[in-house]
Amino acid sequence: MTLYARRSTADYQAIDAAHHINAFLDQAALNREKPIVMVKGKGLELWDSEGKRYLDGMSGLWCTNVGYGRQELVDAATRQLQELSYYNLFFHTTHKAVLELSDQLFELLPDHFSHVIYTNSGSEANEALIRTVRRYWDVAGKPQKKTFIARINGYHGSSVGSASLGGFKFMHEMGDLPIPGVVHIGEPYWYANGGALSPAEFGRECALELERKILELGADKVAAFVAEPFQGAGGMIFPPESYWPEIQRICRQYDVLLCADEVIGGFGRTGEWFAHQHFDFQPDTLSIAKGLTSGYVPMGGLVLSRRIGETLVEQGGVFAHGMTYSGHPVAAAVALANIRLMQTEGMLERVKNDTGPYLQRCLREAFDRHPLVGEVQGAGLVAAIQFTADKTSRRLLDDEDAVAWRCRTHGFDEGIIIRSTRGRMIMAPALTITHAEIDELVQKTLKAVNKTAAELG
Ligand code: PXG
Repeated sequence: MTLYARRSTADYQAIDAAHHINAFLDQAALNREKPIVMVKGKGLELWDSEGKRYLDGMSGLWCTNVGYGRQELVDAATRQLQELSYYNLFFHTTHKAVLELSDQLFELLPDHFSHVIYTNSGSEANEALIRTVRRYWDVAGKPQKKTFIARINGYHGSSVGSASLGGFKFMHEMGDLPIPGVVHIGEPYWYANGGALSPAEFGRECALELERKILELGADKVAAFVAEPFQGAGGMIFPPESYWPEIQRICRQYDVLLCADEVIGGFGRTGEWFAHQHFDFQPDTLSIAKGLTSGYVPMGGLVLSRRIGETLVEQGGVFAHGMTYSGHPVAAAVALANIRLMQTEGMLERVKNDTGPYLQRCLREAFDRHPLVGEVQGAGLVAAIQFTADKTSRRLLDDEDAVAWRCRTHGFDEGIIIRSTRGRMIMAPALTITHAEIDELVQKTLKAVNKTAAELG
C-alpha cells in the first residue's frame, strides 16, 4: 500500500493554496503563480511533479551537503527507527545514538570545545545561545553582561530570539523585534558600503564599529558578539581578510564572547569542517544545523567552549532548558552516518583541493569581465556573483532585488537552482559535485545572467 494518493500537479498546488502559508513570501501571489512541486532527489539532481530535472546549486537550503538520497543515511535512519525510535535526555536518561554522535563530533571539533546542547534547527540553536550565554555570565558572577551585539543583515533564524539576533529590518517590522538586549552594527559588505576605502581598511573599520559599540554600552554590559563567519542569507558576503582578526582582538580585550553561527558555514562548505577555521579565528560558541544531518532529518546544536561548558556544569546547578526532541536518536544516527560519509569519501579534501578551487576559477573566468557583474566572492563550494550598474564606481542596481530574482527564475527555466539575495546570485552545491556538474552549473548560470543583462538592455 502506498502512503500517497495519485494526484496531478494542479491537485498539489490546490492543496498548497488551500492550507499553507509558506516561508518568506506573499502566499496570495504564490497561489496565483503556483509553486513547483518537488518529488525526487538523487545526488545533485531534483525532479518536479512535471518530470522537469534541475541541477541543485543550493543544496536544498544550504543543507544537503552529501547530496540527496544517500543509502548510508537511509540505512542509519532505518536501523535507528527499528532499534529505538525515540528517547530523550530528560529525567536522568540518555541513549546510545546521541552519545556516539557527540563522541564523533568532538573528535572533529577544535580542542577548546567541550559541550553541546542539541536542538532541532538553527533557529533553536540561537534561542539556546541567548539563554545559555546569559546563564553563563550569571554563573560567572557578571550578571550585568546581558546585551548581544549582532549585525545588520545577519541571519540567525525565524523565531523570536533568533530573528532578533538577525538584522533583517523587514523581519523586525513583523512583531516588534528585536527583543530588548540585542543591538546591531554594520555588515562587512565592502562592495556596497566600502566607498573609497580598500577592502582591508574597510574590514578593520567595520570591526572597530564593534569596539565603539562595546564602549558605548559598557563592556560590563555586553555578553557576546554573534555573527556568521561569512554572511549567508543576507547576501553571501565574505568579509575582508582584516575583519575577523580584529573582531577577535576586540572580543578578547573586552571579555565579550565570540559566537559564530556556523549553520550554513559548518560541515565542509568552505573545505574546512567549520567556516571559522577557514577564516582562522577561535569562537567561544558554534551554532550548528543543516549540514550536520545534510538536512535529511532536522537537527541543530549549540557547541560550547570548555570555559563555558565547564562553568555551567561545575558551578551552574540546574540548567532550565531542554526540548522533547533535543538529541533525537534518529537525527543523531543520521548525523553520525553523515559525518562518517564525509570522512570515508574524503569530501572535505576534495572541496578544499579540487572542486572548490575549480568552481571558484570557473566562476571568475565566466563573470569577471561581465558588464553586469561587479565581483565574484567565495571559497570552497560557496560563491556569490554581485550585480552592478557600473563596474568602476561599484554603483548598485536601483531595483537589484527584482533583477536578481528574475535571474534566479531564468536559472530555474534553464534547469538549475541558484538563489538570489539582494543584488547577488548565490550558490552552495553539495560537496559531492563533479567537474561536469560544475561546468553545467556555471554555464547555465551564465545563460541566466546573460538573459537578465539583455532584458536590462
Ligand atoms: N543561522 C544561519 C546562519 C542560517 O543561515 C539559521 C540560523 C536558522 O536555521 P533554521 O534551521 O531554523 O532555518 C539559518 C537558516 C536562505 C535561507 O534563503 C537560509 C536559511 C534558512 C532559510 C533560507 O538563504 N538559513
